[in-house]
Amino acid sequence: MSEAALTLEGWYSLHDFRAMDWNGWRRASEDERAAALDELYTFLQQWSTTEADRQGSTAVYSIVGQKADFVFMHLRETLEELNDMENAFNKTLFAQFTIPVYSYVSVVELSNYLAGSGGDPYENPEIMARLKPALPKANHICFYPMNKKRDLQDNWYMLSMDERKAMMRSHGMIGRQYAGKVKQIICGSVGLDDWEWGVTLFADDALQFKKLVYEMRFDEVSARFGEFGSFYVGNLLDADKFQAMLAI
Ligand code: 76R
Repeated sequence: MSEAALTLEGWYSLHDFRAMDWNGWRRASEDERAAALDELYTFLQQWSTTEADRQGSTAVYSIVGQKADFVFMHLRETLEELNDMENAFNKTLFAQFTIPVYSYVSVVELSNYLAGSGGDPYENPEIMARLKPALPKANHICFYPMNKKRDLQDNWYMLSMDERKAMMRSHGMIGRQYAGKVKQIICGSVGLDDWEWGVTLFADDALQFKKLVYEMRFDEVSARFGEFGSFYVGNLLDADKFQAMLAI
């Protein structure tokens, strides 16, 4: 058996993709819409308080295209908290005007392929900041789930640790060229959801997603082993932008 990579885990993650029931929203009375928006703002406010208290983090983005209208990406300490949050949101009047279209459950993950040795990583503030991050408020988000192949010829899980380390080094070198332009949050989801990882990227310039993902396609670990699900891309929402998006 090949040696499994050791992973460090941080906050649990829920990507909650919703479409708007635009017909229902348009038909609702102004009072109903105002009450629904009030509830939405209350939740946005609560989530930013949780973030300020460093008990979690939430990113809110619109989604371009027909796969969804917006996404809440929540990071919290436990799956129970994520569950409570989605249930509380689902009980709101605002949620009655939304249609759940996709969700992804995972946990923020760092692997030991390129890790330096020494010390308890959970005591290292730099590592903890990556495992329990405040999600960036960049202009754009890009999310997609992915696997590493398990075919006879190309089986990531049957490669030696050294072979995988060498490929991950090359992967990391490409990624590093995008430092300051794209922020990646890798969430592991083996045993939690349908794919092995959820990749979330943040950037002020959305073209950098295309350039980074394209460049990685030529790198062996993605070229030979990467299998990808649907891509979701969107724009940062705050309370004002949400209001503008929902204005009738
Ligand atoms: O943790 C680190 O930052 C060190 C190096 C590193 C690891 C271990 C790293 C760097 N990644 C790691 C692990 Mn990554 N990453 C992806 C994708 O579209 C594709 O082809 C793949 C999707 C992107 C765009 C990306 C970006 N990475 C992983 C893993 C877990 C692998 C495993 O355990 O087998 C996956 C699935 C994955 C996928 N990666 C970087 C980036 C970027 C931008 C970096 C540089 C980060 C930085 O140096 O700040």
